[in-house]
Amino acid sequence: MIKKLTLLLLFLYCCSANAQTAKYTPTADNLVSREKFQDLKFGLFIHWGIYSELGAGEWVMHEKNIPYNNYKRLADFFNPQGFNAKEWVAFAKRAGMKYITITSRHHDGFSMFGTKASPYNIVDATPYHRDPLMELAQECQKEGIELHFYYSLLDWGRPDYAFGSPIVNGKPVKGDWDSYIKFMKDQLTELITKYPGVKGIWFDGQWERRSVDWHFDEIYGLIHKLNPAILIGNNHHLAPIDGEDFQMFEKDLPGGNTTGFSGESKIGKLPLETCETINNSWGFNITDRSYKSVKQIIHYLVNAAGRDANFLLNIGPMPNGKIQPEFADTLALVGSWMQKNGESIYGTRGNIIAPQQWGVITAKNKTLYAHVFELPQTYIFLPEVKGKITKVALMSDGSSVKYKQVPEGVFVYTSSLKADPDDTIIQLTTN
Ligand code: FHN
Repeated sequence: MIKKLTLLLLFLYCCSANAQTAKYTPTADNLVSREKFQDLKFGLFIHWGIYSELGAGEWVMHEKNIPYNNYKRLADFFNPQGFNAKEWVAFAKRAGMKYITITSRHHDGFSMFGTKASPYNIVDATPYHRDPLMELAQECQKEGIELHFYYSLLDWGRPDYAFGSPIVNGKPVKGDWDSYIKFMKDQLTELITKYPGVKGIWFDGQWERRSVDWHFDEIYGLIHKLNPAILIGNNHHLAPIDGEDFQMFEKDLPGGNTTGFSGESKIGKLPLETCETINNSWGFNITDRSYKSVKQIIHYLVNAAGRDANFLLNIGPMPNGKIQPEFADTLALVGSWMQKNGESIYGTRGNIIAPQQWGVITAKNKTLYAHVFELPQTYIFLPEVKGKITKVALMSDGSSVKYKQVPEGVFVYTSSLKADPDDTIIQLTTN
């Protein structure tokens, strides 16, 4: 009897040890999703919630010290009658974007979807009573736009999260951590199983509690069990951890660290994405007029592609559900640029040749695209070009460009070229 019991205990121990050390192996479908995601290159990030009503960004509750119970009243008058999923998806498509990542729940804890896990959601707590994320998911599916859900790990209001509470042994002292983890798992299950065509989950807020046990093994495991092809990314500003499928950067190109967020986010081997705001705010901000120009956005997109990253450009729609005209005008022009030059962006890979002083290089099949931001008077040099160059041409009109290939790389002579102020694209074909 004792021997049997010992064997049973040994077996159970081995199982649990295995469970702890089991490494994530992405499925074949997941690997396909990763490739496809990398091909998309340009996405629309949307921060929209009851905070939009105050027109001061998504951190307004925290920044203005609004007590949670007072802040919650915003739900009573959130009624975005102007929201139209068709218009949002058409807006993204016009800009040349191929996917949308939208806030399903931000740090204020308000769920922008119909959830059974909390009454504090757009369907049950607002006079709107509609589920914009369901409408968006259906429209995205119809229009062939991929949909990802942003999901905040941090919650300023739920008692089980206990914001501000000290953490001991991986849990907040005053909260109910197990209940909070269960709540997130319930919501994520809803987001993945109820909403059609969801392709990714974009976590944020881990950085608020570095020492807590987030149960990522369970959470990521659940997501991949429900749909192994779903891509998981986490904006923890660290190197990717086991179970993640893409790596993201905030307000910085991979390798950069102008914001201070990316000091520890060493670039790994996963697909990359970088996000940036169209002005200086994520959520709707009525006083923020620092709009980026068409040229700045094109350069960001091209610079990201050259570093092998997707570009997720954020807008904060207004509380009535409309997108402000300044964003629409700029992005329509970016879209025209993409219509003409998208071949050198969509489906390409970057970092095949490192970024150069004059610009960056993207690559697809046997073609290299040199994106020259400042056209030098004499030549540009592309180092370490693999294969023999058979043709060099200006992408805008197909005219031939003089070049010389040497063992160290290729000289492309630029003196007779007409510079494009946004991006002079030179196409190099290899055999
Ligand atoms: O605090 C958030 C912020 O509101 C916004 O959602 C951005 C998007 O990358 N992420 C967080 C800051 O890291």
